[in-house]
Amino acid sequence: MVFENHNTFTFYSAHALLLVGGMVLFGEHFAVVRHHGSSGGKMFEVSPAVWFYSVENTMPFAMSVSVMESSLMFGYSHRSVIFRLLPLVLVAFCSVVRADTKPNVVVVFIDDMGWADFSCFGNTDAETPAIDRLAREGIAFEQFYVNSPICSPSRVAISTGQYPQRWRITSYLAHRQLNELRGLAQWLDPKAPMLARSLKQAGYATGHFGKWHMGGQRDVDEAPAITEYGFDASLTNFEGMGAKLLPLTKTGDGKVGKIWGDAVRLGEPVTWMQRSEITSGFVDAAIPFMEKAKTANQAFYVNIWPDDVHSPFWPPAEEYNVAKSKGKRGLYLAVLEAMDRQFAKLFGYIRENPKLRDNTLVLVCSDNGCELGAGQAGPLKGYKTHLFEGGIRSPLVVWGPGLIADDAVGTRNTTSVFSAIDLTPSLLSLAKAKPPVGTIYDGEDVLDTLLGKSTAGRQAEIYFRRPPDRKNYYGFSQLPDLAVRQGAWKLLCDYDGSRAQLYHIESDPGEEKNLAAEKLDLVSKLTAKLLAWNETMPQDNGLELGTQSEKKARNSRKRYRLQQGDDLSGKSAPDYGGRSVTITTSFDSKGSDGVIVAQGGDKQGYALYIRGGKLVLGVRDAWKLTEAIASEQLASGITTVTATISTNGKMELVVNGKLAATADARCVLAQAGDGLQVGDDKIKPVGNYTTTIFAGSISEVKLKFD
Ligand SMILES: [Ca+2]
Ligand SMILES: [Ca+2]
Repeated sequence: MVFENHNTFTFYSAHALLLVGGMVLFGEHFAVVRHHGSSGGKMFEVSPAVWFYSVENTMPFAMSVSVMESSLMFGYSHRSVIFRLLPLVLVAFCSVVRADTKPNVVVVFIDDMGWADFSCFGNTDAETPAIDRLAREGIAFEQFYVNSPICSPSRVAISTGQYPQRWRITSYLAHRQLNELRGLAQWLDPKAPMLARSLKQAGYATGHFGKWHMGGQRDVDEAPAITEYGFDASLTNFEGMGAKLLPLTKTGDGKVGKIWGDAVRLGEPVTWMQRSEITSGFVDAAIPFMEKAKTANQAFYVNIWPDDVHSPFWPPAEEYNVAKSKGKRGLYLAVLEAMDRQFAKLFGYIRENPKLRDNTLVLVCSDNGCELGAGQAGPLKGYKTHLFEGGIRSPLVVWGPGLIADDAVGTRNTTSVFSAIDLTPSLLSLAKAKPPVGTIYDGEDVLDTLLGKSTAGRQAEIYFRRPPDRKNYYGFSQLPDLAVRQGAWKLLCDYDGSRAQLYHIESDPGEEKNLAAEKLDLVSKLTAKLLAWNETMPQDNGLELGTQSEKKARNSRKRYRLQQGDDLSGKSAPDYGGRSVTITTSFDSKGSDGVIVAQGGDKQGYALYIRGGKLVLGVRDAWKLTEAIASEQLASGITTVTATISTNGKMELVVNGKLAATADARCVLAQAGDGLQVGDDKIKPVGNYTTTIFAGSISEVKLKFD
């Protein structure tokens, strides 16, 4: 027990317990008071005190013994003395110091994992035995939500019990300018009602080990320390202030690299570790923290928030080549399995220690849905950043053999609807701790449900707002701005209530059958509630950015059918950067030179043209021109051509159905300022032409960008 600025020790009588034969375990029959000379003379460590396990239904009376300043003479003149008063008090009252029996709380918050990525949630491509065992010994919740489909706001919600919109954190925190552009705060206001601070005030040792991402990243290097949010100790990654673990990378060939080295500016000490071992780094820091609290009979609240399974994916080097051969998902699954193995040590530590096993609640979930091509969400639609279920529904596993109902062990809760904001009031209830004065949580106390004693969900609706910078993402366009889950139903719509989609989520978790046209009353009722909720929250720049993104998305269209003389410039020009290009056309040339189609200029661009009677496909990248030149002269009459430039720069020219030339520009195409013309190349030329104007006729030019 660490007493800070308190001179009051609380003792509980064990008299009744002794009479009923309760198990009394004496550690030592005295306590040691050690004076921490440098800390102002008021911090004492009593270790180890005499402690015992409580016996149910026994109500020990408490008495307080004030330790007068004068009694500190025991401590002041010695580094360490036996505090003889204590055993005398114990003998006199036939009492022992009672352990603090408040339950410990461990929150494991995985990064970017899909709803169906644990084996116990249906993954058959990888195994997660450590998590699966927790679920077998605990409860798996299938209708649990996080409160945002992206990192930072989801973290704010689970940390505060409030909607992240209240704190103006509605997308991932990035560099200062980008935060401002999106209408975000630069970091979470430390005045937010942190679960950690409330538990600390209730006597808990509080530690954050892992990714933070609620302030202190990129160039935002003056954010508050994690310890200003109610944590006694912290160890984080590249997105948080203070002591951190930063990742080294290693390929299968043993090539070592470093990522996010710039984060050193956010605080030291820095320990460089293989990315594939960083979860162990957090676990290995958390275990001594828990051990110390346990020894001191202090309850603890510990966050283990790994970098895993967020991209980039760096599985252990010995698994790298095999995983990489299976592509992005292969790498992801290898990271998932490595993470699970590293959790095994944490769970084993708690499980194998009776004092912890019987009095610790472990919760495991993911901060948002999976990245496209990495994790999976089973039947759920959408990904990270979406308000569809795949973005916001997370698996939740709750474990606590001494805390959850016996008949709930190993069960699946498929019905209770609640969310991350509900965890704060629930865990405060578990700890019998109070919220800060005047705080109104958006979350509700669902402790009985977490402990398997009830199947009630939260009473109020759950509201969501999309990240301001995610109107079109992962191939989805015009994504809904807002969503609400009420009972079996979910409604999604835009900021103004338009384009409503209504799903009966319980029977249609994949959000396939939009019932909006059939249930007009329900749509109008839910839309009104959702808009009213959104009204009460501070706004971000989602509307403006969404409109811009819409325009861009229109320009990012994949297919164009163009005619000779067409000139697309500025925003109407195709967005070809980073994409493959396929040009299909036929023409009848009356000259030996001329441009069929060109986009870009002498720095970046691509063009199809005739030079000296031969057909040429040209690519400009960083001023360098690469050409695929047909070996034969064009015959007179109509020629049909398919020209392709792949995303890695490989070029192919097929003339009248026959491969006529190949080349390799060895680049990813970069967008040019110059526009696109059919039958000409204006402003700067892409190729080395003698003339740009095409003589003859070009039939339709089809362009395809992928
Ligand atoms: Ca995340
Ligand atoms: Ca040009």
